[in-house]
Amino acid sequence: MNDQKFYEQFSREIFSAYQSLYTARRILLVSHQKPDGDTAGSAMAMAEMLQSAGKKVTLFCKDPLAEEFHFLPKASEYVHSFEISDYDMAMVFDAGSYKMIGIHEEKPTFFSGGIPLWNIDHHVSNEKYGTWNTVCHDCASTTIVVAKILRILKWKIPPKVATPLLLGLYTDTGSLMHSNAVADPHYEASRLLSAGADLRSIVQYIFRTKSIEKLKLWGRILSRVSLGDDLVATSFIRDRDFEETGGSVDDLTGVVDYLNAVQGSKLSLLLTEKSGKVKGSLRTLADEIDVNAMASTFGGGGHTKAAGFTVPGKLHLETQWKISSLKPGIPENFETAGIGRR
Ligand SMILES: [Mn+2]
Repeated sequence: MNDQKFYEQFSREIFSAYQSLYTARRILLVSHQKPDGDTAGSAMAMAEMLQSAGKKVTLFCKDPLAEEFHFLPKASEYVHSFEISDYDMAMVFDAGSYKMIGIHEEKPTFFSGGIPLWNIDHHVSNEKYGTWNTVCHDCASTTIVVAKILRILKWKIPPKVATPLLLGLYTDTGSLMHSNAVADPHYEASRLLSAGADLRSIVQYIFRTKSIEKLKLWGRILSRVSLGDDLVATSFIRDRDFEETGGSVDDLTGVVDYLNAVQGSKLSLLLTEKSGKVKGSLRTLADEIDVNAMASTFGGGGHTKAAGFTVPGKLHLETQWKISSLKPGIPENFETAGIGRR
């Protein structure tokens, strides 16, 4: 979304939220569970910004931040628990559902007026659970929403703020290669680079560094890719793959883009079985396909080109291989236990 439209749609709300931000002394900055570069980048950028303005800030995420984000100084400041009464205001970044924060059972009042809450996001499925909801569906990352907010507030972006903002922009657009990387994200990236963002470190630590466990896990996923008659490129990973490779669920980020690369595929689906649940990650590059709608039929959501869902259960392998040649002792259409489709 260009700046003009963004201003028209969100400036009133931003100025209203800013009244509260201006008077607040202690501010909680919240990233969603299983933090990615966008939720962490937005929160860390805002932490730098508000600290420079003399505010006391705390970065919260239920889960630890992945090692790859630790090139940013704020990454080591995250805490994993907090008391609502210690804060005057909270800001939540990139969490489409309040449940993604992982505290709704333990701290229900956080979402019902406990403290003023500024929900800043770009998911189509956002539940608008905040006191203010700056939810820009047409923004490719939450860090872009934050950059636009900072410009509306006329706050100059220093390099230490530009870098985490560019991080979220890069991770949410697949290094400006996904279909959401239209003109505006390039424009935002250009502005952040002009403001001194450290793209070299982002490329080095986020895109060019992978643990051996991650590569082994990706290897299993890639070796199981199959393309169905429905033109869906599918692969899967199960509990025991995590055990055997030493990889974690966090290591899966990014692999689904490789599934999308299967020639002739219309969309890709990665099924992850972990601890009695099956998670589906859907991606597409096709204009006419809305994977958010598909994910929502399973109670999930996300974006039109990238979405996911989680259902309780286990994965079962259905046999696709058949031996149809007749040899003595083997009946016709005898099914063997194979892996995947041809
Ligand atoms: Mn995001």
